[in-house]
Parts: sequence; C-alpha cells; structure tokens
Amino acid sequence: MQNDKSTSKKNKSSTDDLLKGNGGETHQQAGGDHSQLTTNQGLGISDNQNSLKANPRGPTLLEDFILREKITHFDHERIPERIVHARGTGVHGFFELTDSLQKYTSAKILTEVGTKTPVFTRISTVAGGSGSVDTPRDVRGFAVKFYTQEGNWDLVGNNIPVFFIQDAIKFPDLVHAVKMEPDRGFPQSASAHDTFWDFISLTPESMHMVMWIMSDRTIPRSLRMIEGFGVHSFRLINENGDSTFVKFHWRPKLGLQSTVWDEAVKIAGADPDFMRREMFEAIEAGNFPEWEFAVQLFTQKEADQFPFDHLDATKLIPEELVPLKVIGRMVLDRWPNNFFAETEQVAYCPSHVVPGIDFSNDPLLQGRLFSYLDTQLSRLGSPNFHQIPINAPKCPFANHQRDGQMQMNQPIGRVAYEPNTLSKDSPRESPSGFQSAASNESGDKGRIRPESFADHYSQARQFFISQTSYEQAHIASALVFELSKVEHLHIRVTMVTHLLHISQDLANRVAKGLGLDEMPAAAQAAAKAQDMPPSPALQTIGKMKDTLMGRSIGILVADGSDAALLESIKKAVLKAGASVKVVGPKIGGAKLSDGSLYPVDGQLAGTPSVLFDAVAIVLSSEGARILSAEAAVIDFIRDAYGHLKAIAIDKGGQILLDKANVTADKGVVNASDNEAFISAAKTRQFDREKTVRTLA
Ligand code: HDE
Repeated sequence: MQNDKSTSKKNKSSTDDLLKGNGGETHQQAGGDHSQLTTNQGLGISDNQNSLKANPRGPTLLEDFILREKITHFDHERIPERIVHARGTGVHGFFELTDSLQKYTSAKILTEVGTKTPVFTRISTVAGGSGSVDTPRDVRGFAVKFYTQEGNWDLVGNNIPVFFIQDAIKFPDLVHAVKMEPDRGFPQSASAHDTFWDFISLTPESMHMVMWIMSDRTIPRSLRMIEGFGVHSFRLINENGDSTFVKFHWRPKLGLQSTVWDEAVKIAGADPDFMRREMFEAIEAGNFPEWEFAVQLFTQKEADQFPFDHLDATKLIPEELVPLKVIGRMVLDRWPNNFFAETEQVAYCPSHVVPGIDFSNDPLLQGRLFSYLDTQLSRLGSPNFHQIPINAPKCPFANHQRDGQMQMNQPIGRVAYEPNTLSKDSPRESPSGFQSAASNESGDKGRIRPESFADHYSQARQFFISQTSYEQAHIASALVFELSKVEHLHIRVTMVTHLLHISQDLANRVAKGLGLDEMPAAAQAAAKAQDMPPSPALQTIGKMKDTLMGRSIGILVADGSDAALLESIKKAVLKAGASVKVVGPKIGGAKLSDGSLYPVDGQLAGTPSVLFDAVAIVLSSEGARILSAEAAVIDFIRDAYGHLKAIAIDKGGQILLDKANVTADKGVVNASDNEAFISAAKTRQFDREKTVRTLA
C-alpha cells in the first residue's frame, strides 16, 4: 500500500517555518500546539494523505468525518464576489493631515494636523469578475477606509470625477448592460459590446462619462499612477453646525500615466495580474505609493452661481472655478497578510462617515447609502460583518445590537436597550455623536429629474476640447474600436448623433472610422450645450511627471552582451528611481563579454517589452544574429516602438532594429548615452504614433 506519511513528516518543519514567516500563527485555531494538525474541533490528525477506506482498494467510508469536515469547508471557501468592482488590490497604509480644516469641520481626521490614521485602500476594476485581467479599458474604483478615532470613514470613489448616471435607480440597468451579456456569458470585463452601447446610446446623461472612459484614463499604466475622486459633493459641518460643500480628490505623487490601447491588450496576455503584481513589487521594494489629498470647498451661495448643478454626479467642478486645496497625504506601505481576510472581506460603505462629515442630496449618493450596507449582508452573510478584523473600527464601539449569525462577542449583563436605569455603564447617546446638517427641504414629492440636471453635453464638450491632440485622437479611436464591436448598426449611428453635440470634429472622425454612409442628424437635446473654457487639469498627458520614479526598464541581453554597458545602463536607471529587469533567452542567465554568467530576471518568451516603460537592447553582433530568428525578439522591439517607448540600442540592437524594420527616431538612442536614454524614457514618443498606426 502506498503511504506517503513519511513525506508529510519530512515537510512539516519547512511548512511551519513558512507559516511563521507569514504571520500564519494568527490564523491557527486558538491556543494549542501549532505543530499539530487538527480538525476544527481540535482533534489531532494522524493521516492527512489518505481517506478512510473499507479496504486498501475499497470504497471510501461515510464514517470519515475528517474527510467530510475538510471537504465541506473547502466547498464553502468562496463568498459571492462583488457585483461590481470584483477584481481589486488592497493595501494598508496611513493618512496624515498637513492642513487643518477646523474652520469647516469638527471631524478630527480633518483637523488634527500630523496625526497618522491607519487606512486600507482597495483599487479595483468595475466590470470584470474577481479573476479577470488587470488591464481592461475600465473605470478604476478607489476606496479608502480610514480607521479614525471617531469611527471608520469610508471614501468610496473612482479614478474619474464623474459618473454615468444621475439617479441610483438606473444603476442595476447600467451594470447589467456593461457586464457579460446574460444569454452568452461574454464578454468578460469589456464595454465593447452591444448591450453596453445600446444602454449608453439611450442615456444622454452618460456622455460626459463616455468621454472619460474613452480617454487614456481607463487604461492606466499602474495603480500607483491614477487619481481618485469622491465624485459626489459631501458636506463638512463645523462646531457651530455651519455646513460647507466639499469634493474630495487624491493625486498620485508619481503623476498620471497611461498605456496605449494595443499595449494594454497585450499586457493582458503577458501578465493578467500586471497591476496587482506591480503594486506588490513596489511595496516589497519599499517604493511606497503616495497620494496628495485635496478638497474643493464651496458654499451653497457659490454653488447657486455654477453653470451646472453640483448635485448631479455627471458634472465636475472645474479646478479653474474652485481650486484644489491640498490638506494631507496617504502612503500605502503594507501588503495584506491574507488576501481573502482583508482584500476580499473588506466592506466599504459610503454611509460610513464621522461626525463633521455629512452627505449632499446627490440622488446617486443617496441610493449608494442604501446599497453598500445591503450588499455586505449577502456578501459577508451576517449583520456582524463589522466584527471581521479588516472592517472593525480601531476605536471603541458599543451599542445594544445583539446576536445574529457569526456573532463573535459575548456581551454581559441583563440590559440590551437604551435608555435604561439598570446599567450605569451601558452606552448612551451623546451630543458629540454624528449630527446631520440642518437643511430645509420643501417642494413637491415625485419621481422628478430636476431641470438643472438637463444639460448632458457641455462638460463632455469641455473635456474633449481640453485634451491634447494625441488624446483627442485616442478618444476618437477608442470610440471607433468599441463601436466597431457593436453588431447593431442603429446603436453605432445613435452614438454618433450624441457626439455631434460634443464636437463636430469628433463626430466626423468616428463616423468616418465606422464607415458610416452619411452623417445622421444630431440627437434631440434636453438642454442646449454651453461652451465652457478648456481645463488642462482634465488631461492625462498634461499630468505626466518628468520622472523615471516608479517606472520599469527592461534590458535585453544574450550570450556575449557587453558586461560594462549592461552595468552602466542598470546603474543609471536605478539612480533615476526606476526598477530594472534583465531579460534573456534562458532564465539560467547569459554569459557576458567578460565571461561572467548573468542570471536574468525574465525569460524572453514570458517577458515581452509590454511589461516595461522603456527598453535597452545590449547584444553582441553574434548574439543579435542568433536572436534575429526569434519572433519574440522582433515583437519585443516592434512593440516597444509601437507603444511609443524609448529604445536604447548598441551595435547588436541596431541589427535587430533593421530586422524588425523599425526606423530610428528621437526616441531611439545610443545605448552608451545614458542621459539621452533616461530623458527619452521619462515620456512616451507621442509624435511617433502617426507613423505606426492610423488613428481616427
Ligand atoms: Fe458602487 N457599488 N455603486 N460606485 N462602488 C459597490 O458595493 C453602487 C458608484 C464603488 O473596493 C458595491 O461592496 C450603486 C459610484 C467602488 O470594495 C455595490 C451605485 C462610485 C466600489 C455598489 C454605485 C462607486 C463599489 C458592490 C449607484 C464612485 C468597490 C460591492 C447609485 C464614487 C469598493 C460592494 C471595494 C462597490 C453599488 C455607483 C464606487 C453593489 C447602487 C458613483 C470603488 O453596493
């Protein structure tokens, strides 16, 4: 009889070491000897390799309660994934206030300068399932849980400052339209299909958001290079009960950066976990991502003068109208110990606020105040989800709520109500607790969309005219790409009828790209679009930083590569703040010109240039000749070029460039000129684009 118990014993100590290293102690059952494997009842297990059988080759016995316990638990390991934002990456960190908002709010998190408040931040895509890829064209969720001294505050935002719809009642339709089509179960994590564009074409209020999602914002380079927005107007309330409106913003220290579409598509194949891995590696290396926290503050009187309604989540407040005031920073510096316990179980709710912060009447926000608490009940299965460590406040909390599934506490005493005379120590309401802003609500009850929400095109137009010509071309091309995936002609045409209100030029380019026979008439508009001045703050390219910090450089080598040149490029790039990966044909390494064996970080076939911001090719002529037969090498160069990246080449590199039929431009530099390489690598060669693809 085969019995591998001995193997299990042999492996035991190394498994134990691993558990210890990972903080595994904390997830062992309470107490006891950790080296002893037990059932959930604490019963020692003597054989974890073989189930109980009637005879060595006979049937398994129902009696095997150890097998049944283990398999039953395994069968129930998953909880329902989030209906939206299922795919996410969470990281611990802290928030530090640098400027007090005492005048506007009593919330300590916004008044106590220098206090470091722990946070857990989860960045997500919206449409795909939890196992979907990291780089679809999609909005990114940006949810921050602040564990403040006055309770948890959840700021559950996105990387885009506006939203698709104005009223929460439309959300299930929007989500059903963008998710996989229900009869066929695809496409996964993609808006480029009929049901999404059908819904959008019938929802003119989404046109501003459409401009944002078709822009490069939705194909970010890194989770560390995106902005975050609270989207809705909230209220701040001070000690006197005065209320001021506020919009919240996160701005990444590394600046904004996006990929180009073809690159995003190829990254999905090369590394479906690209963004999560990149964040993990940055945190492991001590390159902690950081964001500035900023607010836009405005009064009701100021809001009355805005040429739009700030309660409408399809509108933003241009920075030129209300400037951003930076008041703090967030640093993410600790990867979770356990993905399920933290990233999967974290439960954000926009209704989690602290005294001094309150809601506006934005009808989308109002609907969210219901939805998130409700969704936690089905995801986490119990009203006690706040007891899960990642969700529990780090300040004391006490009330008379009792019992329920998975109750972990055992409150003592006979009193579970308030007010009472029988328990002096039991929790009571207090004036320092949360208070809603006093507001005077009057008017007719009804299912009414206010007149002030009727303008659907002005800010879409403002967004488009604020972009650089490169970004305008990307928006037009993204629309052509997405609508070309739509099977129904009438949906394509209806979309163009909306674009006509945004920009005649954009409508022309998209109609031409789609091969429409004739230009349709503009859609009927509920309100005439106004011309707003361009706002450069709405660009992505304009917010790229002139830095190599946080970027990643790939260096291609093979046997015979110049050791000194490789070393010099590596040194210069690391000094500039980027990370370096050396790629070669064999993972074991390459024998360099000085005879040394250089163990590479990635094997060529699995490490294409799409994973880097710029590449250097360091090859001997002979090395280049051998590699030139490899399609992966030609792709490495052609993709780097096509994705507008800087390429440094030596003599061997030039041979491959010729082989790949790539014509050098100013982004192609001599590998011995580190300064030129670093300067070119800090940006993308946008001027090159017209030579490599036809944009709309
Ligand atoms: Fe969400 N949203 N949402 N949403 N949302 C959820 O809550 C919902 C909206 C956002 O990392 C769900 O726990 C409604 C706007 C983020 O765990 C759900 C409406 C914004 C996350 C839900 C909106 C967001 C969610 C699904 C329209 C930007 C992920 C799982 C009224 C300001 C948080 C969950 C995380 C998640 C409902 C619109 C951001 C179903 C009804 C606008 C970042 O409750």
